[in-house]
Amino acid sequence: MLDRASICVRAGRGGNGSMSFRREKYVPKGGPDGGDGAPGGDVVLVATRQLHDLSHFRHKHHFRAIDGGQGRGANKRGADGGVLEVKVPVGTEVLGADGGVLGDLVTEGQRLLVARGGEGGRGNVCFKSSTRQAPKFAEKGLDGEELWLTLSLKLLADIGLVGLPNAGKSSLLAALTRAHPKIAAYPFTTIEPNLGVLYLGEGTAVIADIPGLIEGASDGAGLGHRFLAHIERTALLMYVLDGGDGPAAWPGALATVRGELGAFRAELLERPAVVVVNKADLLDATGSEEAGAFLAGLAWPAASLLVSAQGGDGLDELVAALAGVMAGAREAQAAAAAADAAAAAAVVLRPADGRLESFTVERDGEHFVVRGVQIERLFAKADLGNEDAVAYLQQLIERAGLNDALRAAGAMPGDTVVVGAQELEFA
Ligand SMILES: Nc1nc2c(ncn2[C@@H]2O[C@H](COP(=O)(O)OP(=O)(O)OP(=O)(O)O)[C@@H](O)[C@H]2O)c(=O)[nH]1
Ligand SMILES: [Mg+2]
Repeated sequence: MLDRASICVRAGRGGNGSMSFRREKYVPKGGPDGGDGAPGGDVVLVATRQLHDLSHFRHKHHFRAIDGGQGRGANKRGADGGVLEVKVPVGTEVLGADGGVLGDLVTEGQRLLVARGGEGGRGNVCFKSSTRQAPKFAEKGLDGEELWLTLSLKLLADIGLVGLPNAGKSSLLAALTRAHPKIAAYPFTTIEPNLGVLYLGEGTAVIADIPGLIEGASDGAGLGHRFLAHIERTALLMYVLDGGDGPAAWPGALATVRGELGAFRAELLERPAVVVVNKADLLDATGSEEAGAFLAGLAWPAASLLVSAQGGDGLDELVAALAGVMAGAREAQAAAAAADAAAAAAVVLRPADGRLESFTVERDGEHFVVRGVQIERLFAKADLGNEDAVAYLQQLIERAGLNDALRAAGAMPGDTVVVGAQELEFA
């Protein structure tokens, strides 16, 4: 099973605008009729349950959307680039080159826009004005975004078992499912997560057993921290306490485990939860009574029970309790995933500050570097080999105050001005 892959996605380039004039019989000088270039295609990741791992990215790393078509005469717009959909398994986390999370694809059909197609250039018909009847230039299309992504597939379990080492998590997994995890009377028996399928009346739920958590796990102590990510997306957490430790130890054990979960990710503390005191067979009558009182005193879990993984006591009740809370927990998870998806989409799609006047001029040795989303785009679209296009650009930047800003920054005629990938001489 391949659970990590790197891919390079490249959105389509925008088509160039067309520079064209109407040609008709008996019409000696037709007006401009160059159409716009079309935007390049976006690259979108789409989650599907048809894939179970990332192995089809083992040999294919490059994904490229189609470029937008060039504008043509007679006001014809170029053909659209079209969206390139790249299918990834449900449960894929998408990371940027800096390791930051770009999105989490957790539901069937969920989409994440990862590379935006370049804008198309406008055709010369757009630059016609009362003073410019015959514009002999058009805009160039912009490059599409291109970036490397890391895809990381996380285990998707419904129920996560958490507790101190040796509490009996693996024993419970073995008692509730057909899984055969290693069980032993020493801490850190489990060193890799184990999964098992629990039958809950109608449906099923996948249970994940991770290594025990100890104080400092969220900072890397013990083994548990490496696997906290695996329980991050469970719908329900099952806290397991060691009955053999006695009543005095339970509040502290629970506080330690919750402290580590909260330090790893605060939302984990809000997650629907069931608390069990395991090893009921080791408790005498008084101990059982104290366990009952302790569990009844916990207000936050959806259910709390005294069980014995070894003796089987309370396991039927535990399964019934899990069946009762699972549906609600799944709904809460789906709602949270939808909210996350909406937030992620909003971030990706939020347009950058597009005002032309928002730019900065910075002196860098002999160079003056101009930065600003809109102004960089303007330069990228300009065909600097075309006199008319340059004259038009001059007009715009004069109006936006770029020349004043450059002079204020100390630019003299002949100095080099850098805007995006273009270098020009200040005149
Ligand atoms: N008496 C009794 N012993 C149990 C019960 N459940 C588990 N144990 C014992 O407790 C010890 C630890 O059990 P595990 O299931 O390996 O515990 P764990 O929480 O998975 O431990 P780590 O993987 O190290 O974190 C083993 O010796 C089990 O046999 C129980 O219900 N009663
Ligand atoms: Mg274990």
